[in-house]
Amino acid sequence: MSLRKDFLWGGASAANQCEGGIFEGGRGLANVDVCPAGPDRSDIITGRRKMLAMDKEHIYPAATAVDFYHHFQEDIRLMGEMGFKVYRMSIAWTRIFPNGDEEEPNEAGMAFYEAIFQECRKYGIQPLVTISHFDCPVGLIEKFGGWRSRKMIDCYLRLCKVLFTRFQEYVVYWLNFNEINMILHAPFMGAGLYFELGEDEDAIKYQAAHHELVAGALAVKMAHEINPENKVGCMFAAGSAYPYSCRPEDVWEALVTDQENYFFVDVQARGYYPAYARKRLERRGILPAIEPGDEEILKSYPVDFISFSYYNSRCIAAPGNDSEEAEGNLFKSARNPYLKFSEWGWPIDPMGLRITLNQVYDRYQKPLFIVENGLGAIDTPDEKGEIDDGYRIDYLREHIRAMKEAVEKDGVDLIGYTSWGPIDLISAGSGEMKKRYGFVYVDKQEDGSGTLARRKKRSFYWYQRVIETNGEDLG
Ligand code: BGP
Repeated sequence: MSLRKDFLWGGASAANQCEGGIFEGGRGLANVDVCPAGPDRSDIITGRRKMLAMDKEHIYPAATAVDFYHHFQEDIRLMGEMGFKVYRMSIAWTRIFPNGDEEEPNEAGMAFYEAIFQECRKYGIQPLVTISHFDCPVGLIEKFGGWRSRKMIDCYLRLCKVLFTRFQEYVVYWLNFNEINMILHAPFMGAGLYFELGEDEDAIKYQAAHHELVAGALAVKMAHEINPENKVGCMFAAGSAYPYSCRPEDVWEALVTDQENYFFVDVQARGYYPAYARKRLERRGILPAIEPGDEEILKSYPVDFISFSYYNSRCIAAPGNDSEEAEGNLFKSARNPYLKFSEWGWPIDPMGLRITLNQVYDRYQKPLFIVENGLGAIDTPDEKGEIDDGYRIDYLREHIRAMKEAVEKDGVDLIGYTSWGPIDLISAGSGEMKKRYGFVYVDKQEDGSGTLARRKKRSFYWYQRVIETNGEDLG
């Protein structure tokens, strides 16, 4: 069996990494806007340093990003030209509810997203909408401390209701939260959490996660009630954890690392807190407050499908090894001596995608969707301005090949594949512009200069052919 005929090929972006225009259309300020580029970013996205407004000393890349806000027609046309069947995008919460708790939505924000959906329709592109891609209104952080408060559930559901009702005729595929497990690694960027001295960070993170899990389940319920055609997925940052060696301690640590990640999906897909999580959280004395009725909600409204980002696998060494460290999508791990690494030090492991697809499918037996994958690299235009990104083609080719093997040889049920950042955008981890993922180059440089002109890279034509042949011709 090859890829299904209606396989959803496309690309994925996040509002805060591409739109810019944060002071336009009545939009309010969000956590993702106040995460600066540069050395302080890490302390801010992890909630160790509080930043709820922009100051003069920092540069805030989300403020202008790649100006998708004014370029969306051109960008979607380019996606159409590549033959995209799906465009994964996210809603900037504060375009719809500038403070997060207004009664009525901001019509200018609604109109902006409707225009995007109409543009997609022109080219036969289906939107796949992430309701919250790391977004949390600063208004709600100031009032409630972000997702640490249960009050967030109602605010989030208010957003869901407006989206599900008003965009019913355009959207059936939804994701409730982007990379929900990132709450553990970048809690401010992921959930608007920051910590006061002496607070138990883990307790707050898991309480906030519980609120998101309940909110996510209620979103599934609401989506189905409003339109039975709706399909809601969860989304997590995947990448299987390999034991550094066959030493049982390494194998155990790797298993625990995977469980830490799967915890969120276990709840969202199976509908209950797994035994290992309950035990560990109880032992640490940080089992979240679970209100009467919550368990029933989690049980009754599991997600319809499971989506994930895959950039790399991880390699886990128990204490007592002499392993070196490697970077990764916000997680560090041990350096796997069998792999090559990207310019940002992330492991490159196409076979790991096949392994991850198999493990996730075995565990949940629900349709899967790869909603992020790609290579962040420095692209240098030649004297004619052309970009030969053969390294990106190599990365994607090998990952798509591994994905096809998981489907064809292992029988994994896969709905689609959206590569990360089809039009260059800013990095979530580092805030850099020079870390590019796109098939289309955006003339914007690290110092903010550039014309914002779009230019096709070699990978543009390569991906176009991949889609045209439903993945048969990988070049
Ligand atoms: C994921 C996010 C994306 C994206 C990607 C690449 O964590 O969902 O928003 O940016 O990783 O990471 P980076 O931008 O740090 O290279």
